[in-house]
Formats: sequence, C-alpha cells, structure tokens
Amino acid sequence: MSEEARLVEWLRAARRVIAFCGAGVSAESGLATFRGAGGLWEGHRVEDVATPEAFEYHPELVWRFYAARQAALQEVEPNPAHRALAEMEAHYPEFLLVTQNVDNLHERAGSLRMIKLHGSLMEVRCTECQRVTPIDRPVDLGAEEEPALPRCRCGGLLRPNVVWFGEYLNPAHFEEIGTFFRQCPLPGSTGAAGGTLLLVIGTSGAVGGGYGLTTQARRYGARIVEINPELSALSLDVDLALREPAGQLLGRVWPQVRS
Ligand code: BJW
Ligand code: ZN
Repeated sequence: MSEEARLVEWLRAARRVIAFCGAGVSAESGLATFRGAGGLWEGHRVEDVATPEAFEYHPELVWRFYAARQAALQEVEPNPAHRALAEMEAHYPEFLLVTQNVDNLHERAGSLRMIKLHGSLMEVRCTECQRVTPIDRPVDLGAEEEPALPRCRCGGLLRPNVVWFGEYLNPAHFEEIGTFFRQCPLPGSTGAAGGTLLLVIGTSGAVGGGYGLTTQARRYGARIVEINPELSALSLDVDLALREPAGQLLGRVWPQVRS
C-alpha cells in the first residue's frame, strides 16, 4: 500500500485528531518559513528581532519587522492545507488544532478553535497593563524615519502579542493538550491506536523539540503522521511520513477522506 493510501485509510479510521502545525503550512500561501534558505531569520539575527531584549533596546527595529509581517498577511490567502484543517474540525468528533503559526490563515480558512502556541501577529499587548487587543490592520508606524510606536490607552508601549525567545508559553495551552491525550482510549480498545491520530505538519521541530507532542502521542497509543517535504527533528518519532508540500498533499487527500 502506498504512503498516501495509508494516510487516507488512517484519516478515515480516526475518531480523534490532533494537528501540530508550523510555518510550512503557510509556505504555499507565500509566507516565508523561519529556518533555511529564504527563511525569515536569514536576513535577521534572531536576537535582534525576536527577544524581549531586542524590544527593550530597539523597539522601532522590532516593530518595523512585525509591521512588515502584518502587512504581508494582507497579500496572502489560505491554501488547501488550511482549508482541510478547518474542515477536519467539523468532521471529527474530537479535533484539536495546535499551531505555532502567528499568521491568521487558519482563522481565515474557517478554523474556529485553535491553540496558538506562539501568539498572534494580529494582536498587540500592553507592556504596562498587559491588556491584549486584536487588530484588524497592520500597525501604522508613520512615514518618518523615527517611527511612531503604538501606545495603549493607558499610555504603555504596545508590543506584538507573540512568544519571543527566552519567554514562556502559556501553561494553560499545555494543560489543554495534555487533557486531549489523557482522554485517549487505551490502545486497542476501539480499534487500532484507539482511533487517535497526531498530524505533524510543516514544522522543523527546532523550537522546544516540538514540545513533546510526539512523545505524548506515542505514550497514549496514537498514530503519528508527518507531512513535510524535508526531514525534521521529529521525523524519527513518526509512523508515517509524506514528503510533499502540505497544501498539495492535503488538497488531494482530504477530499478522498471526507467523501
Ligand atoms: C513545509 C512546506 C510545505 C516548508 N509543506 N512543510 C531558555 C531555554 C529553554 C527554554 C526556555 C528558556 N527561556 C524560557 C524558556 C521556556 C520555554 C517554554 O515556554 N516552555 C514551555 C514548554 C513551558 N520557552 C521556549 O521554549 C521559548 N524558546 C526559548 O526560549 O528558546 C531558548 C532561546 C533563548 C534565546 C535565544 C535562542 C533560544 C519559546 C520560543 C518561541 C519562539 N517563537 C518563534 C517566534 C515567534 C514570533 C515570530 O513569529 O516572530 O516562533 S521562533 C519561530 O520558530 C516561530 C515559529 O513558530 C517557531 C517554529 O518554527 P517552525 O514553524 O517549525 O518553522 P521552521 O522554519 O523552523 O520550519 C518550517 C518547516 O516547514 C521545515 O521543516 C520545512 O521543511 C517545512 N516546509 N514548506 C509542509 N509546503
Ligand atoms: Zn496598557
């Protein structure tokens, strides 16, 4: 049986699906991934733009980087991978989308509920009162060489509501992921692997080792599938790998599953 036929079979048999996504999911929409040739980090040192220290010392540089990425979102559309994931939410009795992506393409494809582990480009947070506010257009830094930095109504400096290096993720998110896995039926009790499937899509696993999701999935008897044209840090942990761009693959495979 081909890898693709096996994926179709596993997606049809699954009752509970958890999808763990990274920048590769949005690559076919035209958003650069982070690592590798042409990646977002290529033109920037991570420490210069994605750490709390960078924001403290050079908020204007950091804001220019994020305002440009907010603007880029207006030029792109969700691709078939985002749409398949949105449809899975309605299709499966239990479905959890866990994305590291800070773009808004899952939402725009129709996903209603998701864990955004690394925050959102389209939210700002006050560095004083901590209020989080959604925004519907890119932050306007003005045309002057010295940018007009965005301020909260309390007067505090606003920052992008994303998780930078050296910062903590929201522990409530890990609680929710843990709860999803703990509710897995024991392996073998309702068919193979208890009907639970972990899809690892478009992530290098370079940050936090994929936060232990593949380890948890294994412990609870879930099947693990990777969709990524390249090997990742998680590739050794998976049961099935499809080495193809996610939009191309899911655009072909998902219609066979939902019909
Ligand atoms: C395709 C494809 C196609 C291409 N189809 N696939 C100090 C040390 C350790 C831990 C801590 C620490 N201080 C605090 C902590 C605590 C810890 C924490 O919260 N832990 C919890 C578990 C409680 N905090 C962290 O772990 C933070 N990390 C950290 O601090 O590291 C230490 C450090 C400190 C200082 C400097 C350096 C390191 C979390 C950091 C979160 C970083 N978030 C970022 C930036 C977000 C804001 C922004 O976007 O600007 O999030 S980093 C960047 O990487 C971004 C991504 O979400 C994340 C993951 O990358 P992803 O998505 O995997 O992308 P790529 O580019 O790596 O891979 C793309 C993949 O797609 C490739 O495999 C391609 O092959 C594939 N692909 N086309 C499918 N069409
Ligand atoms: Zn404030």
